[in-house]
Amino acid sequence: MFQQVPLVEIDGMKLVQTRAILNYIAAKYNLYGKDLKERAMIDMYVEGIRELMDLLIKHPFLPSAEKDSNTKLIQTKAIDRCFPVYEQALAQSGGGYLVGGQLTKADVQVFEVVLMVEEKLPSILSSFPQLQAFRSRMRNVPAIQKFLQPGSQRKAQPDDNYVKNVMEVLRF
Ligand SMILES: N[C@@H](CCC(=O)N[C@@H](CS)C(=O)NCC(=O)O)C(=O)O
Repeated sequence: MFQQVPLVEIDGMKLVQTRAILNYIAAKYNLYGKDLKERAMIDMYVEGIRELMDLLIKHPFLPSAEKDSNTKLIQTKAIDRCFPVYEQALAQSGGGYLVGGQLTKADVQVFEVVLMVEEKLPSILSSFPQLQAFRSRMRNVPAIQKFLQPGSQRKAQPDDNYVKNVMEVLRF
């Protein structure tokens, strides 16, 4: 529609726009809350983690002189702003998931960002016990466990070749 990726072909549609894609899949597979209030909580948790995700996604494409300061920003944002929110939500949730006692797209997106931050900063969860337990629980969700296996559809960390390719294709 806008000559951009990502594009997902599903149910006879060509879906574009990341949030529209995620919302459709979440609603279709019952990962988007039981009512409007749960949906609002899910949206807040997802938008809250997005700022951190944006810093992580752009990292491989930054000039090397800017990488250290971006890593510091990721660390500060994770420790001071984002992770305490999810730590507290998990402590209060009882069921081990962020909203409504069942798996939602908020859990999936927070888990994804936790893995991405840990790839850069391995001890980032050291003062977040709830998030550590959450990370282990999420790893054991059967579909996620399968997705994390080597050889799955999960993309590897971008290497220099990948970065060069993307920059050429998207004419950065
Ligand atoms: N708002 C869109 C942004 C998508 C976007 O920026 N896609 C980039 C690649 S990451 C693209 O296709 N760029 C090519 C272009 O705009 O010509 C979304 O969230 O999906």
